[in-house]
Amino acid sequence: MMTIIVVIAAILVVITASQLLKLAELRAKSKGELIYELTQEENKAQGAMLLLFFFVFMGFFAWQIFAWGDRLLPVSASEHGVATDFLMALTFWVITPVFILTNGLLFFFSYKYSYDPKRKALFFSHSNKLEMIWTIAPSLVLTVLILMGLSSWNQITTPIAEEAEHVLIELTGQQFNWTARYAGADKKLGRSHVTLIGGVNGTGVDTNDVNSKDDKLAKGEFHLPVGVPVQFVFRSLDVIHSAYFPHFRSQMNCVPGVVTQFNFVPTKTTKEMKALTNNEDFNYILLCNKICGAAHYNMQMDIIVESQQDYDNWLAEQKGI
Ligand SMILES: [Cu+2]
Repeated sequence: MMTIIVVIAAILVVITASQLLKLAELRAKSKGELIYELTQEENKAQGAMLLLFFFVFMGFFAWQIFAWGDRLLPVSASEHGVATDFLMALTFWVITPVFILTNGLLFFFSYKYSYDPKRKALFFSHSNKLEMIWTIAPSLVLTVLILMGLSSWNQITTPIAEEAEHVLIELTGQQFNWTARYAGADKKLGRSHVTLIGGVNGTGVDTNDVNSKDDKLAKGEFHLPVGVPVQFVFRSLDVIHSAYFPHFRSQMNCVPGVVTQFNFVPTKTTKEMKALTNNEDFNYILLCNKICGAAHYNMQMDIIVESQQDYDNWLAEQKGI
C-alpha cells in the first residue's frame, strides 16, 4: 500500500513540475523573452565548473592510487608472474598519461571554447595527416603490447615436454570443491571419464588403467615443490569453473567435457612469502573465479610451496586412488 502511495506521489510531483515549467514558458513567450537562452556569464561559469571537475576527478584518481595501491597483490611468486606484472605496469605507464592528456583536453576545450556569440566556428572537414597519426601511433603501441602478451601466454600454455623435469597435477572442479590428482612416479595420469564416477571414485578415474596405479589424491590443500615446473590439467564435473592462482598470476577455465591446461614455476616457498608479506597467516590459495553457484565464494584450496624434500615427504603420505 505504502509503495503505491509513494509511486502516485512521485508521478504527481513530475506532473506538477512539468506544468510549472510550461507556465513559465508561456509567461516568457508572452513577454517576448527567450527562456532557454544562457547568458555569457552562465556559459563561462559552466565551462569553469567542467574544468574544476577535471582537477577534482584527477585528484581523486591520484588519491585512490596512493591510498589503496598497497592493497594490491604482493610480489608474484612464479617465474612468468614477473613478466605478467611487467606487462601490466608497462600498459598502465602507457595508458595513464594518454588518459590524463585526452581527458584534460576534453575539459579544457569545454572551458576555453564555451559558446561565444561573437566567435565564428572554424570549418575543418578533415586532415589526412592527423588521421594517419592517430591511427598509426596507437596501432603500433598496441601491436607491441599484444605481441609481448602473446609470447608470455604461449610460454604458460605450451605443455611441458614429457621427458622434461616437472610435476603433473590434474585439478578437478565441482560444486563446490577442488580435487588435486598427482601423476606419481610414472609422470602419467590414469585415464578418467565422467561415466566412471561412483562410490568413492569421485572424479571418475579409470582404476583399470595401469597409469592410475601410482596416482595420488589431495583435498583441502595441495603441495608444490619450489623451483620445479608444474604442469596443470583442468577438468570440471558439472558447470564451468575457473582455477585462479592470484599469487602465481595464473587462471584457467575448467570446462565440462574439455581438458584445459597451463604451467608455471613457483619461485617462493610459503615460508618465504610469509616473511616477505610480514604476515604469519599468509597462505597461497586456489580460488574458483567463475560464479558457479551458491557456495562459489567458498570454493577454494590452500597451496603449500616447499622444498623438494618436504614435498616428497608430503606426497608419500597421500593416499592413492
Ligand atoms: Cu566454481
